[in-house]
Amino acid sequence: MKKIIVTGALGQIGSELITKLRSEYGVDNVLATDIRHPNTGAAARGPFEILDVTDAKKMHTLANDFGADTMMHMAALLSAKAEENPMLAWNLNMGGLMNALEVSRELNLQFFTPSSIGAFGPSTPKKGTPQDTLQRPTTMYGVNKVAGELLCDYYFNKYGLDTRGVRFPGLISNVAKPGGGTTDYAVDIYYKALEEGKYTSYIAEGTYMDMMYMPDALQAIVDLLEADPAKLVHRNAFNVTAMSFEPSEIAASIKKQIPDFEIAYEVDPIRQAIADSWPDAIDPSTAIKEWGFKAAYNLDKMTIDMLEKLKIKLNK
Ligand code: VAH
Repeated sequence: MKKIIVTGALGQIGSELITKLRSEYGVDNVLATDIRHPNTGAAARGPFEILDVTDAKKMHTLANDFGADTMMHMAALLSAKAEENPMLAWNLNMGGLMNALEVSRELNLQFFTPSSIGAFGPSTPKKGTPQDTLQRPTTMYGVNKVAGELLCDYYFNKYGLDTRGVRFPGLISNVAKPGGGTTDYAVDIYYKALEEGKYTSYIAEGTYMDMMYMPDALQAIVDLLEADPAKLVHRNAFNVTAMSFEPSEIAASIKKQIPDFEIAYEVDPIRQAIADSWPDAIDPSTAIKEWGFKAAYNLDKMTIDMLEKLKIKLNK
């Protein structure tokens, strides 16, 4: 049975990934770590340790003492926050990743870390973005993600480390409220729809971005972890996506459930510029072919589930 150490366990993906991994592999086989203590939530209901991913020595000690055989490196500063503080982003995103790769090499751990559609830039083909294509991102987050993809391939090719990754689209979840992403409008809109009946989008109408509901993202991580390595031609990192939409389309989906819901627009130039530099719709066919990627939720199915779960969470 796998013994997994997870960094960034209190983050948008990490906070739900812990629950998924503990249900797949057993609570005691998943060590959650993050820079701050979990007051409540999944991370608190199993093994937890404080870890700043820039502390390589502590990362090695925790992974070794836990008897880990797998490293899920999730700690990162997301795109909008990274643009506010590029040096912090570089030190955390690249320093943390290098430490996680080195610890995984020293202890021979299977290694996973997510890349992002943010690894693409304005010169990348915007529709049907291929698995192998031009990657000239114009954000610090994107530079971190491309460098991270290349580092993970380097550790596979030079040291034989079993590194695997996916390029996630915007992820939508009803557990951890995300912070610092460009795609987070697609999460906030559901909360505001229930709390206020209206939402003012910081992303302009007509701005398409790839998106995925968190349950599909978590299943993709487990499916890739368990995939037969002999079938993997690619490793870092596979394009995965479930849908591509723009703000007026998610608003229309919500209006089917809340007819009086209204959307307005107050564009944030920084996050709009980031969104404009990303593809409209990427091609996930390589992930489908090499390890059977599939997504269960489309926009309307996600909307129904998000509103259902948030009504309970917000006591609406
Ligand atoms: C962000 N949610 O907006 C992240 C993600 C594709 C976007 O990487 O930064």
